[in-house]
Amino acid sequence: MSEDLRIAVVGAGRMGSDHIERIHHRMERARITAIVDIDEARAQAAIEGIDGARVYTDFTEAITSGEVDAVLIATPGFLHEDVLLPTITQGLHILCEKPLTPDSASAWRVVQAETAVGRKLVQVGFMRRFDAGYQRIQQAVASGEHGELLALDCEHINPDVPAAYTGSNLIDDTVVHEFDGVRFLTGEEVVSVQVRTGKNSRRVQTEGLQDPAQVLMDTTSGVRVSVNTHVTAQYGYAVTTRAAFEDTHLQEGVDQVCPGFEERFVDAYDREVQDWIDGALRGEVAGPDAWDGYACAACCEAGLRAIAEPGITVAVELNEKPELYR
Ligand code: ISE
Repeated sequence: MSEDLRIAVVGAGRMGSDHIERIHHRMERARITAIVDIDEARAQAAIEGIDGARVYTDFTEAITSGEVDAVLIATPGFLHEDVLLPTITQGLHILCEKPLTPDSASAWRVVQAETAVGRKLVQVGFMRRFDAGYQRIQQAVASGEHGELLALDCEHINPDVPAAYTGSNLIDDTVVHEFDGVRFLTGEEVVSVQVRTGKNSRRVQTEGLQDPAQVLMDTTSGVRVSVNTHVTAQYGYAVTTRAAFEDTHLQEGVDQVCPGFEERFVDAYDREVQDWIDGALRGEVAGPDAWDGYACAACCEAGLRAIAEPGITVAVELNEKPELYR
């Protein structure tokens, strides 16, 4: 491997462009050598000012070019598997935006592909694990300094959603962050999901979208979790977490209202990508892995069944964790 990590960014849309700007201007020990997008004009626009980088419309050409050590996948979730499997076989490090894949069967294929090569290559873009507030709560849970964690009450507010957003995206694009967040904060798996809905906002343009909604979860040890979602809230982007411990309450994110997720989590994204780069240079995965992506896909599946039948409690079903992830 060359001294700097040579990165191909696949997908030059909203998230891909944000990562391109981040890597080019703020990351150390890395440079972009390829930008891949089926929309060549979009890739050309994204590459402007990045010396030594090339545009590709076919990602296979990029990953076999000899110019790429690692791949950042920022295409829509349903396209991830097609890029993940050959890139794993190629033995390249990957940072894959969330969700890893949209369902647990395809996420399991990714886990199996990694198990077959015998080493971890995939990090999933659950950036909240790198957020200072999230880390404060996680450390308090791990240290036990305030007693046991009893409950988490979260808010996930978006000003609006893109035109392509579907009713299911509330679970697999939005609440997927809390599925991983809860797993990260508690160090446990989510065992069940329930969705409660009520009055729907007149702002909702998407068929099947329930807004606001409340997603309830339980973890292995019985930590009770509620997530209040409101994705057409107009006023801004806000993510808050209130953790009830036996001896105190901690809350993070309160009063942090931003225009969008890029601003709210800019530091978390920066840490996430720098840690991924440094991990890849050491040959390690330095964040949430393919098992985390798979477990969240299983939570999403339960969430999608729960949203179809508000009020019912759906169990999360997981395969046995392979040795590689223990
Ligand atoms: C978006 O993709 C994100 O990752 C945001 O954090 C989330 O709030 C939003 O709902 C998603 O669409």
